[in-house]
Amino acid sequence: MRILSKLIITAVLTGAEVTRAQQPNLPITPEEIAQAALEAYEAGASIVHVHARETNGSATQDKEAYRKVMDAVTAKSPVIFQPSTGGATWHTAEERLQPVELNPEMATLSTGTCNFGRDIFSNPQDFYERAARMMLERGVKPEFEVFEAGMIDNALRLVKDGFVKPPLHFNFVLGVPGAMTGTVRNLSFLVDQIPADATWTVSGIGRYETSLAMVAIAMGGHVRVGFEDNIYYYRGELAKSNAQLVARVARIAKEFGREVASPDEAREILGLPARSK
Ligand code: KMH
Ligand code: ZN
Repeated sequence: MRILSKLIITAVLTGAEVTRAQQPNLPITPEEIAQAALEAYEAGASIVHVHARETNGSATQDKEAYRKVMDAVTAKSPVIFQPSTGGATWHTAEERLQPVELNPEMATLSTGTCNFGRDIFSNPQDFYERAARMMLERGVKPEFEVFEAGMIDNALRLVKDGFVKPPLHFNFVLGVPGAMTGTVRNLSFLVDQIPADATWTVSGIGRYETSLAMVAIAMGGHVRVGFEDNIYYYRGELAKSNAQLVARVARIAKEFGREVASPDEAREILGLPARSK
């Protein structure tokens, strides 16, 4: 039997869409996001995926807003900081690429367009080639955000065309209304489409979060949880914090015989350069 690697847990602390009215414990300011990152790290997260917010709570892709969040997060905990290039559906390509200019260790990259609720999450080829080239030039590792199966083919074409260098890392985002739903069959199908030596994680949206996390733990994948994807602990019961959602995954993983990866172990698993101490 194959020995599975340690488990990388990504905490998605803010997202672009969730509001304080929906989840009163949503972190918004750089200080709140940094504190949420620290608590998530202490609960077992090794990556934090972040969307910056204005002080009034609205999503922003402003470079300086991301700089404040990145500085606050990395000063407080050793996690891998992964900003969004997805932003919100209304952000322009120029806005969305700004956080890459900060040379974070990783950034998200969606390689295709899909429905996103009533909106369109627009990722034409021009956009994702430009984003991938920028990441390659700056040594930023892309995490492919896969909302629909064809996005994998587009990602693999980027690799073939030299825009992205292996080792590859995919995140299967399942359960967004309008895109692929969160069934185990969908996850299993997607995992079969990526190269055997690629790493992958799953983001089950809403009620799919915990069931898909358990399947990914058993399959040797990795797991993403947090308020961007799901604001509840149980059905109808809001989570107290992002860390509470991370802690549940770490606890379940232990029962499956998978210890959680530290940030440095996650860097090794993902093929990221080691951090100088
Ligand atoms: N907010 C969504 C429209 C990403 O961060 O890369 C896109 C998103 C993906 O959240
Ligand atoms: Zn995101």
